[in-house]
Amino acid sequence: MYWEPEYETMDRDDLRQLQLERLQATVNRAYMNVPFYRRKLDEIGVQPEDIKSLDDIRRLPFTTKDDLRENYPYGMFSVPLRDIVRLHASSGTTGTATVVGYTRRDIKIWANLVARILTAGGVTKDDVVQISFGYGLFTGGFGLHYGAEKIGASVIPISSGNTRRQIQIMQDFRTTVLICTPSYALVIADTLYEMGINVNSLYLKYGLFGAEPWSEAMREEIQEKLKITATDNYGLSEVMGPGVAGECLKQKGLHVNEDHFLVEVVDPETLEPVRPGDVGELVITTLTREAMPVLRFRTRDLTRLITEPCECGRTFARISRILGRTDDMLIVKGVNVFPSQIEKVLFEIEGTEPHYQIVVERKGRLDEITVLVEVSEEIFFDEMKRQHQLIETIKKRLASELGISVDVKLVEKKTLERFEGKAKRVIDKRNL
Ligand code: DLL
Repeated sequence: MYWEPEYETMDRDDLRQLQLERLQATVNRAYMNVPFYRRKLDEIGVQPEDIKSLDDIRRLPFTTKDDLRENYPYGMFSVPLRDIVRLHASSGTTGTATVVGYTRRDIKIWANLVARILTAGGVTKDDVVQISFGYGLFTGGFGLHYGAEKIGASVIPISSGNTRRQIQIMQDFRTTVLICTPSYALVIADTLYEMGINVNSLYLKYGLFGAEPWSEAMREEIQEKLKITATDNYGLSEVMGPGVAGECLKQKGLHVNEDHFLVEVVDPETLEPVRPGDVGELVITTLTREAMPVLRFRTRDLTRLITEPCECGRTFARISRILGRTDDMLIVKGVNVFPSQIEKVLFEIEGTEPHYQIVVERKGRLDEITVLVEVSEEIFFDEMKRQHQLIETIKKRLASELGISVDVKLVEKKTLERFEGKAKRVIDKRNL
């Protein structure tokens, strides 16, 4: 049930010692080989040898996505290009892409860390693993592929898209593990029902989903529809890709591969550490990366750190599922609204389909949110009175969850866009 028990169940004092040694080596490497970091550290008068304890990490500067963009394409690399064996780029949904490079050793470590997460999520060498993440510059496909192959599972590199074919392959190849975004898992589940295939005739046991936020309610829906145990896994290209953190089968938070990543949770405004267990922005420092060491990367992802021991025996701390991104947060009428809050409510209400879209507009001086919710055919063609009741129920529940009132529109099944990769839930029509 562990991939590398000597690390995954390591004594925490030994872990801290290992982290410190690796942090010192990382800062040294960044300072010596990346002009960007040398300049930044010189500016604040910090030298690599000033890092004497793990707490000294707070003396280091933060790195942002903008820093990576300004150093496009290779400015953040600490090795010459001839030592780079792979390049990926982040999706660039929030601006120009950023490039990430890997040495041969980085790729080897990456595969190992993904293998840990797959093992934690129930995958063994006996499994048939269907990887329905896009293969390409996105780290999802290749990242999970190498990890699954390392375990010795039979890997189907089907990539994303062509959902009916996904299902055909799933039947014929007797897929036991599905790997993709949670939103695509739902698309696959819906298509399965449309095709009239009995889910019990499939061989699926586990699903490992990540790359986008999802809720506990969505997990339940996926587990129920696909008859699998679904776990959450997290990562980002800037620090590696998938393999940074993943849930074990206890499903109570994502274990961080702390021997390779040092995590902090900070207040996104003051950048000071939050109180233990409070929600804040996740900040990650790589501890073993050769090609591109990154110091205190501001992920923009909101989560909290769980340090209580886990029943699974892993000693690595966990992060809660990602609650949203600081740049995903909508401020409407002065209230902070996260798409995940809206999703949670919708999934709890009987009669709504798990597909929705959030439209934000500015009417006059005021911002308004309209939530478009797909409903089943019965409801869509039902009498006005029942539709009205449903709308009122949704509005009421949303108002109590969000603290502001929002508009709700019911739309016919299959009218909202479907996503094969990361879902785009928010359409912001304000020109802010
Ligand atoms: O999405 C890496 C990945 C691939 C992770 C496959 C897991 C599985 P990027 O494209 O660089 O990398 O996007 C990173 O996606 O900062 C989060 O905002 C979001 N994200 C990733 N995993 C999760 C998750 C990959 N489990 C960005 N829950 C991150 C919520 C996630 N958000």
